[in-house]
Amino acid sequence: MQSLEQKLRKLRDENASISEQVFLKELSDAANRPKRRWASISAFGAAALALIAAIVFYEAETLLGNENACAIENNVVMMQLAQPIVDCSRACIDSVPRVPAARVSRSEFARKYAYSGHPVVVTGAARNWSALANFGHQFFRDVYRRVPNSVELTETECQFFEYNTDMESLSEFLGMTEKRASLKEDSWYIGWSNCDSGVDEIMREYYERPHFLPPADEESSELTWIFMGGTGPGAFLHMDHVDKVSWQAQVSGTKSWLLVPPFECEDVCKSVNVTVETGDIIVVDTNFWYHATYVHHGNMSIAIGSEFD
Ligand SMILES: O=C(O)CCC(=O)C(=O)O
Repeated sequence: MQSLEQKLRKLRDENASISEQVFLKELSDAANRPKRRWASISAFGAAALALIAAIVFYEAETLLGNENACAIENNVVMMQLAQPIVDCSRACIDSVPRVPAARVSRSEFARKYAYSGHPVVVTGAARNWSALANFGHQFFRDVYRRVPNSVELTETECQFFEYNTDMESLSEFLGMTEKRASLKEDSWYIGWSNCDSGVDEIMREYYERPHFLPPADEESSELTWIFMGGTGPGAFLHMDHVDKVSWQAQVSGTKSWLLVPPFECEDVCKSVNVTVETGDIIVVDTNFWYHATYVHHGNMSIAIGSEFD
């Protein structure tokens, strides 16, 4: 059998038409292409090996110098890579059910919602909390003032989310003027987790653990989260990497949640919206659903929440 090169040479000798020559030249090039691909793959392979070697060398040096160091640093990319395979049946829902608090007992909640992966809003579950009349910028400022070192501890051990502001820390938030705090200067939206047990104790005088949750595990810390701010976008779309499923009570204002299924399920499941009114509690696995929030016109949005087992 003639090789492509031989055919090409023969056609050239026979004064074949330009288009035939071009066609055969293309075929000939195509026949050679895998060799070039292998060449570029080996160049890529060599570069990748060099990179891996550099990382291993760097990590080995770090590990030898520090017995507590991890071989691979934990970061957003590693956390995304380590996500378990998603069961999309958990993510395909038409809407988020809204169930009146009186109809959700602990056993009903455990059976239907706690571990289903499906979000739920328990309406009116926080309606009688005194937090509804007391929580606000001034309240939090006074509580942190009352407990020595609570701001420093929370700032070093816990997290502050500056979402929609130029405020960078809890102390900056607590120290802002009353005018700004009451949203008369600009609109802001922030969130933080509290790490001070003294502050937690005072805050818990104004709310209780939702009645429908499974009993608290003595071992678990159940860190408290607070999110507050004015009309407009709240948290940007993200997924959490916390340990458990979250509950969040809306103690002031009205806020909508956009829940987006994990990207593996985007072809089969759709995003859903749910609005949480003052006195409602939303339960959502924020490690599974991408979520973003939006505060409606009206009162400032203030929400408090935690995780549960
Ligand atoms: O309440 C919010 O605005 C955001 C809540 C949130 O992002 C979370 O709980 O992870």
